[in-house]
Amino acid sequence: MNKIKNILALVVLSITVLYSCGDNNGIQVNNFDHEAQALIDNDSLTQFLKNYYFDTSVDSIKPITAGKTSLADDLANNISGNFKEIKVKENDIDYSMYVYVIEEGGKDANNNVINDKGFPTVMDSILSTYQLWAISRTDTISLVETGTNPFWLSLGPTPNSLDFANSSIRGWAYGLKGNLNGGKNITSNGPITYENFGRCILIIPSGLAYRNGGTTTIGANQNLLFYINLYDLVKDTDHDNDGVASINEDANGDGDPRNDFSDDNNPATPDYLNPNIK
Ligand SMILES: [Ca+2]
Ligand SMILES: [Ca+2]
Ligand SMILES: [Ca+2]
Repeated sequence: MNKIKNILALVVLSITVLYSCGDNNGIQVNNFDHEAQALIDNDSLTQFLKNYYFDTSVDSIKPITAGKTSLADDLANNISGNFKEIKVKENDIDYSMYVYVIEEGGKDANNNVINDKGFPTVMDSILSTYQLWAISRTDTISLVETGTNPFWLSLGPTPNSLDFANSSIRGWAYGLKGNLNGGKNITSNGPITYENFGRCILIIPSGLAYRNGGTTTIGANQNLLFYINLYDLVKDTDHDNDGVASINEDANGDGDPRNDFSDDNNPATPDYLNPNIK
């Protein structure tokens, strides 16, 4: 009975965070200085990278100890070749986030391609699981949630309705783009199972996560760390089903379909959510 209760609790927790993910910005406080917060977060994460290293024996981040290469050193000297800084501009603010690619995925042990969909774009839908940690201090991380069941999520923002999968925080879109491939579906009669899928760690400043709003489980201005398994994706995801991939509904050609509104009769709907604009 206790076991059943625990499973139920896990399911409820998963659903909570799933819907939290759909709430792209949380509740915003008016006049919040996002630019100042970005500088604070950048300082915190720069220090955090000095205080942790990647332990290859357990594929996990650990507090730094003597003789280990900190994430900061790894980044500065490209030691592992797996740890990268990603610089993005969001709402006219410059952000740095970080990805540690544990497995790129998409190939078997003999280097044969077993998932030919390629890397996701910032607009594609993905099948994944994740474990979420809050970077509570520059030397402390705390577990928020371990997801168990793979779920579909749109990296491109969508209206938060039952007609769409929930959309991700921006850090996921920028972090998974060009870094991970899906794996091979080997499910047979049991739970959804993949092999040779992509795995990474994302370190994300609050401005590319839940910002100053937070969620029911994540505090305001919280920097986050995710372990992500990328099982599969929908190549050329087409949110409005008009035959043009969302990533290509980019009228001004800046690589960001969120800022293209070509329909004078429907000026608040981006083209990738408007089937009348192709
Ligand atoms: Ca479309
Ligand atoms: Ca655009
Ligand atoms: Ca369209």
